[in-house]
Amino acid sequence: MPVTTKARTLIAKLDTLVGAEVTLRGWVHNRRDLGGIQFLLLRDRSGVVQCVFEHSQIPVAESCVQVNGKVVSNKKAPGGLEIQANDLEIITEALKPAPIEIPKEEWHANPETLLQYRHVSLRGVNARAALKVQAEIVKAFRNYLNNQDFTEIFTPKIVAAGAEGGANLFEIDYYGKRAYLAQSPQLYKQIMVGVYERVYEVAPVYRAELSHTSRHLSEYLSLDVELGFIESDSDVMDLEEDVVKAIVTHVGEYCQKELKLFGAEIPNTSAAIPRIPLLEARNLVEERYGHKTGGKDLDPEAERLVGRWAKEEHDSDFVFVTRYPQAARPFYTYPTEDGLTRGLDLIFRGVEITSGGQRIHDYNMLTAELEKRRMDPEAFRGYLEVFKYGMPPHGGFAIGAERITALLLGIANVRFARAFPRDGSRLQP
Ligand code: AMO
Repeated sequence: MPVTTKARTLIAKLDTLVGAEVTLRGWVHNRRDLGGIQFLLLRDRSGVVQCVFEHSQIPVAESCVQVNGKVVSNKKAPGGLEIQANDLEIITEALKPAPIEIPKEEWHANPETLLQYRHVSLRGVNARAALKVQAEIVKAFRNYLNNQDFTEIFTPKIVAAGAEGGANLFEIDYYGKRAYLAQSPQLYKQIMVGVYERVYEVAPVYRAELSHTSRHLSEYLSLDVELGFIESDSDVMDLEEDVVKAIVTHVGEYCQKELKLFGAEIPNTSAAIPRIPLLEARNLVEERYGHKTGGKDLDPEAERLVGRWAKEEHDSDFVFVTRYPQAARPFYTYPTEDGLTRGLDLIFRGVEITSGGQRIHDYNMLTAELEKRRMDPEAFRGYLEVFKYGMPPHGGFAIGAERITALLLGIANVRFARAFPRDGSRLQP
């Protein structure tokens, strides 16, 4: 049957249209037949509404349909109103029932099942809300930086060398030569500081993570920032503090429905974000909470406890950990004489969401650092060259988009903060 082309009304606008005849288009979210009366929950991009029919055939869930009817108030209906439907037209009929029942299973299904059928489970209210919030986070990130005179850049994801070190590089065959998927835009964003002074990038990066954790993906969205003519790592933290507060404020303003759905509390942005050197943080975690951390970094439990300290003592959901030892940071990190660096992390609700800091901008210092670490300067030729041509003192940071989204909403696993997560055992859908 041809679909009539009446002007379409969005579900979110219905509360101003009680009494009016409207045309809605969307998906069959759910259907129920109470002998003679049929209930259709119709979903469009703006919401869900109940439509009531008499003696109609409602197609299987996830079919696309058009409903014509009258908007009436009904206190018992979800949202306080419903559609007394006159007719229903099928736009695209679903060929078979969905592998999971979206309105129900989304809340209860096994997470593995939700990921296996992600192409369908993404249509669920929770999944859509999470990714909507992420889109707003990215929008706020861009808005803030655009207003501060930053330029958005787009750097290659096929690269000759890994910037971050470690074993988690994906190797690819590049016309018979060895190449890698970028772990980070790090080296390119630094080069671009020589062009624009202030740059940012929003793009996926790749990590062949060997361990299967709730905070690691093989492909994640990196929100990268780099700026020139800084004095020290404090300037980097000042900027990042403003960026995360702008993100939180924006989400608080534009995602109220989504925050409510997740029962998520928006972090307090009035408190200054505390800054604590790593060595102090380790002592504090041991003395205050009895947790001893080995190694050169903070382990996840120590991160959690530093986050707890920040909340208890400073009423802050965020805390910067500063002055990491050289051995814990990549070669480009600005070293200090005491064997430490101007490298830092930002912890949000007890989980690292950012690494950053000041970088080395002196050519000789940089080549010496590569040699010290027995890295091959040839692999970094294109990067090193630029330091011969006047690079200002600079620094920056990167926020993992899935991590900040998940932590903001209280989602336990970053996989659910990415539309199509990639991990060691997942390449489909
Ligand atoms: P780093 O390697 O610490 O630093 O990464 C920065 C942030 O990216 C996120 N992240 C991840 N998210 C999901 N899955 C992963 N496998 C994963 N790995 C990292 C985290 C982390 O804090 N070039 C530096 C940044 C800089 O100094 O500007 C870098 O990439 O939120």
